[in-house]
Amino acid sequence: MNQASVAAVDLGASSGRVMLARVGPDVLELTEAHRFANRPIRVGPTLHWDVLGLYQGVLDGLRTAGRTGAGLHSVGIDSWAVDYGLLDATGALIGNPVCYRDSRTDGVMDRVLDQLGAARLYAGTGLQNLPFNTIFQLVSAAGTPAARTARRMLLLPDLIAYWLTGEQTSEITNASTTQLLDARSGGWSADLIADLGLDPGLFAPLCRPGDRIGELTAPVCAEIGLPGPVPVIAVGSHDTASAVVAVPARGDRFAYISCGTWSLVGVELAAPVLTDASRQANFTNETGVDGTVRYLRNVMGLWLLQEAIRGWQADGSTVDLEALLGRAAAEPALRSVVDPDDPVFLSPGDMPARIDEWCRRTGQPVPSSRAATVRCIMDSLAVAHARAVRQAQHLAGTTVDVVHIVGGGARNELLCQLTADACGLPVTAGPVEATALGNALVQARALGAVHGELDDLRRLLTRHLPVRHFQPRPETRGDWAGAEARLHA
Ligand code: LFR
Repeated sequence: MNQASVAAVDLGASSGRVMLARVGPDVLELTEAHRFANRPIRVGPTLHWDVLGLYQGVLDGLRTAGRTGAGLHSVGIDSWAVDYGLLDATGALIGNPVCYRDSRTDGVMDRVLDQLGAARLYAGTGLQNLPFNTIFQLVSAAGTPAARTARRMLLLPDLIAYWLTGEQTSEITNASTTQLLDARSGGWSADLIADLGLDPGLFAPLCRPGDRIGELTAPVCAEIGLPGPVPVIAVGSHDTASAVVAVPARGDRFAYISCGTWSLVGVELAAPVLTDASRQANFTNETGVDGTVRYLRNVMGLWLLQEAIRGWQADGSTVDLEALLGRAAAEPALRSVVDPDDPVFLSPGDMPARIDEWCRRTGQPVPSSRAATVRCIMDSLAVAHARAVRQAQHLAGTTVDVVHIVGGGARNELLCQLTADACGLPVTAGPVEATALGNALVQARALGAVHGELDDLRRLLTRHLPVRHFQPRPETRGDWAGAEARLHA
């Protein structure tokens, strides 16, 4: 096959999309077949995902994608990490998956760290401790009727793949975010699973990006009007793994920021860094495509802005983001900065109030307008980006010459420029649709439409996709060094 038409299903925390990609040695085209909203829904005390709604969006998207031109050669699915559905003995879904921002895990991480030992957990899994990691979600749900009935746990892309194909697998890049994979063997950690009293049968056999999961079932084909058979191919089903595939870098002296709801800031390595210093800095070794290690830190990302805007729009008014960012750019720089990684910013709710409180507590001016709040968020993210880029190099013993920003944040000129300033490094911004592109490239390679290593896939990207460059402004250096100190207030 010298050109593949593939559907890249990419589920994000605020929207899902089905992208149709044409990929070959001389072509890389991406068009949106369907986009649909996604937002968590609170029922009683619990914040859920509407997973059936998401599945419906996927089916609608595949129907549209299948109608265009060459038909579909394959389907690949990615989403955010850590969240899962539980299946009973018949394979039926038990309840709605819970959103990782739900408070059911409050306090659980500390309990598990006490029980297992933080050093042992890091040495075993290489994962950063985030309160919502699957391990803590499973422990928080232990003993509930749902958990007692559960025979299988499938992360969301694996769950969608199961509904499409009837096959239960666990794709390894996303499985690595559960904090239950063994960093050395790459398999499920039997020891941790036993020590936590979890049922080993919950965990499906692992598969790798490029593996064929199965084919769309006959009822699915009938539902979406495809003649079939269409294979579903495992991709980097963790969205960040797919996004990193599509970082248009040359060589290995680069850092990346996969910038959307989260900013995932780090470097690509051949082997995990499991030192104590790395553990204390809460850097993670997530499994990447082709056996690479995504050595990175979660920075809270554009969530702070999205959540502030959600609040401002609560009364039905709309917010013009472009205009607001323009006004934020004109605000004085670095007047107030917050540490975006403070857990106080994790849950949904009044973001500007939490930012004001942080500033008040640390003796900084409280932002006096929406533009000032947005400027505070942008400056704070840039400082946190620079901190993570610097730490990643230091902890991994590498040096980078350039920072690539991919994902929705690559559109945000102010954030890209401030990140270049804060890092003191050039920033290359784009592609915006890195996740879908990484998803599509891995499918196309599995189908034999393109060949080679990640470097070769990235060369294809650089030939076909425009990027933008931001140079650091040297006159701002001193200010940034001082601003980072304010994060430790
Ligand atoms: C980004 C992401 C991050 C993960 C967070 C929660 O969309 O997948 O990599 O830490 O969402 O799952």
